Amino acid sequence: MNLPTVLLTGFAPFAGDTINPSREVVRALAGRVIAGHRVEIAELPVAFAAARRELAAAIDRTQPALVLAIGQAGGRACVSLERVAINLIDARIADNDSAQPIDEAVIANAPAACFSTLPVKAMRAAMQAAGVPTELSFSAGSYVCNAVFFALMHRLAHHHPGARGGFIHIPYLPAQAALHPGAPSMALDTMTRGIAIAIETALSHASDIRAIAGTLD
Ligand code: PCA
Repeated sequence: MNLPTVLLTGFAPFAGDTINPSREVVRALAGRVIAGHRVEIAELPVAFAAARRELAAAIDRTQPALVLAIGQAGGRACVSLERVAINLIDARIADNDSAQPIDEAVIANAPAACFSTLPVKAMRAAMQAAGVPTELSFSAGSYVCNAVFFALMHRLAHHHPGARGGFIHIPYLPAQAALHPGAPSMALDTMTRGIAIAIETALSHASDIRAIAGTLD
């Protein structure tokens, strides 16, 4: 059956790690049908140039109604729904292709920032109600995840105006936290359930709910 699709992307391991929770979560959801949409997945390299190329190819291949890019944010305790992508790369470490751009634009002559087009507040409410620790975040950092997020939003706006998308950072898995003493972690099953609820909520909300989510700092 020809169902409409959701594209879910995860990343390869990086920074010397052998696992990336985002890759595990997207693999767990591959092929799942959620709210009448089939989940297609792509595994992106942690490399500025290649990740963007492969993201574009995956969007062209799957023609998704919704794109959710997932990445690891080691040190965060909650699933983080990112609100803002910035047009800036400042790589603290080299990527997996040994590139380390500093103070470069993700896309030259594009705006300084753009917003997620996901109903992040509705998603947070549904995920929290299901017992998945979830927060909204105002920064996806300045590394490969933010660059993929910005490139995604730029591409959807210019080539797929009917499609929505955004980025979600997830914590370490417990096995990773065991190697980073003191770092928070979340079970794979909890994160996978959370991302499935995120997809379902995004598909069932054409616009976001009104709720307070701002910060003072
Ligand atoms: N996290 C990194 C890149 C890949 C990933 O999973 C980041 O937050 O930029």
